[in-house]
Amino acid sequence: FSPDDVTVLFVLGGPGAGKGTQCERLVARYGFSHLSAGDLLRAEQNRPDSEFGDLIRHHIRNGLIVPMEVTIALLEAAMRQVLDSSSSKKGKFLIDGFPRKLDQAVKFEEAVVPARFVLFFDCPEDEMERRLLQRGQTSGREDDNAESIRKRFRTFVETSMPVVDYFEKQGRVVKVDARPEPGKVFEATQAELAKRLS
Ligand code: UP5
Ligand code: MG
Repeated sequence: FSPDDVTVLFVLGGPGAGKGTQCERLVARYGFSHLSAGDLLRAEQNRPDSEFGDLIRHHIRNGLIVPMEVTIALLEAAMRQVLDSSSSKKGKFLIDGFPRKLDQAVKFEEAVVPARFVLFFDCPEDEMERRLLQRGQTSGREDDNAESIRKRFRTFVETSMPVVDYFEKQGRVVKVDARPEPGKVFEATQAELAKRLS
C-alpha cells in the first residue's frame, strides 16, 4: 500500500486498557476503519476450514503472540477488502492491538505501509485487571480468566512495551491516560488527534 492512499494509526495499550472501546468511538467520529488484530485472529480461529485454528487458540489462551505471518496476512487482507469496497475513498485505518513485538512493527512498516503514529492508551495493571475480570463474567473470551490475564500482562511488559518504547524514541507516540471513564478518555484522545491529524 502507498502512504498516499492509506493512513494507518497503530492503537496500542495493555490488555483491557480500552483500545477497542476508544476505536469504536473514533470510527463513529472520524470514519476510520477499525481492524483489531485480536478480533481478526479470533475470527480466523473460528473459521471451520482454517489451518491455523488450533495454533491461534493455543497462543491466545496462553497470552502468547501468534506468529506474525498469520497476523500480517489477516490485516493485509482486511485492508485490501476495505479499499476494494470503497476505492474512491482514501483508507484511514486504526490497527488495534498490533504490532505487539518489535519485529512485527518493522516488518509491517516495510512490507505493508508505515504508520503515521501510535496512539498509546496508558493504564495501570490493577485497573486493567479489574476491567478484564469484570468483562470475563459475560464476554466468553477464552483469555478473560485470572490465569490467562496474568500471562497476557507478562507478555505485554516483556515483549509489547518495547514496541511502544521504539516508536517513542522516534517521537511517534501519542500517549493518552486511559484511567478515566471512557468519555473522558475519548475527549483527551480527540484533543491529541486534532493536533496530529490536521
Ligand atoms: N472499559 C474500557 N474502557 C474503560 C474505561 N475507560 N473505564 C472503565 N472501563 C473501561 O475494554 C476492556 C473492558 O474494559 C471492557 O469491558 C470495557 O467496557 C471496559 P476494551 O476496550 O475491550 O479494551 P482492549 O484494550 O481492547 O482490551 P483487549 O482485551 O481486547 O486487549 P488485548 O490486547 O488483551 O486483546 P487483543 O484482542 O488485542 O489480543 C488478544 C490476544 O490475541 C493476545 O493476547 C495474543 O495472544 C493475540 N494477538 C496476537 O498474537 N497478535 C496480535 O497482533 C494481536 C493479538
Ligand atoms: Mg480489544
